[in-house]
Amino acid sequence: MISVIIDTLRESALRIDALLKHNTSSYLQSTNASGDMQLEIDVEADRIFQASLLELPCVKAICSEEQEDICYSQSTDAPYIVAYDPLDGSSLIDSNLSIGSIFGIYNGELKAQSLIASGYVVYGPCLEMVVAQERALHYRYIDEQWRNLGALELQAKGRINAPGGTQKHWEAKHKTMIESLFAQGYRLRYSGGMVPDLHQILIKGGGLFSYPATNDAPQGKLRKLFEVFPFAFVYEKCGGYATNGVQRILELEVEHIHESTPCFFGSYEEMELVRRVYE
Ligand code: AFP
Repeated sequence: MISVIIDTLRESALRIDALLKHNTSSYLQSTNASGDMQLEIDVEADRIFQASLLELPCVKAICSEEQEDICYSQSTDAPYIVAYDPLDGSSLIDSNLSIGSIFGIYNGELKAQSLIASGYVVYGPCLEMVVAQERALHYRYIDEQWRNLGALELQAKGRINAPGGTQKHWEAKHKTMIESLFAQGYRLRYSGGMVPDLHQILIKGGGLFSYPATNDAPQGKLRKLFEVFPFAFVYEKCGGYATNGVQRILELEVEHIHESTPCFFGSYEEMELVRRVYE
């Protein structure tokens, strides 16, 4: 059943990729449930995922970053809820940078412990999809074909530093930590799109992606169900780790569907540093 959902997400990604190639999208006079400005293409991508997923007999509901509430299907006894961000990083579209879609497949309930598969799509020079499941991580290239390129694996220590958030709002200890990585020789790689930024760390073997609590956003910016849990699941399957600074991401509770959390993703050594600084 999971493979049917993944195939449906793949078909949706192909349609969204085609839309992006001919994109003339402009901002709507509206914001989504998290207060972000919406583009027409955000809404269109959301419609594509929603319509195709709700047709599946195994999907009970969908939960989208672009919508206020959970949307239920006719299959009330079905097991799965799919939470997704249909077009993450869409504010980068006008700069022609890579963007993505992120999804998590939850069994029964929308909580971290119910996540049974997750992944993301990268809309870049080519189209890629990474899918993590309980026992396997598949890395796939999907422009024309659907090929498994094998598992991704993080080394114990990386070389990339991707620090999110506005620097003037960082806590002093966070600033010191980020500077200490640069002092060790880490290189800055940050586009402002969670998907390409975290994908780059996975492809290049390791590093740190951080989106901390800041003075202006004490709970960070990135949303648990659509962004943070799915990537935490992928990172753990690749031999990495994800934390909010003091607790493993995949053990956090969810109080409401659009809740955000500070988050740090990376390899063993960077996560040890985060633990020492934040605990
Ligand atoms: P948009 O979807 O509004 O472009 O935001 C992208 C995003 O949610 C995530 O993909 C990035 O990691 C993060 O925001 C970047 O935020 P900052 O610009 O505050 O670093």
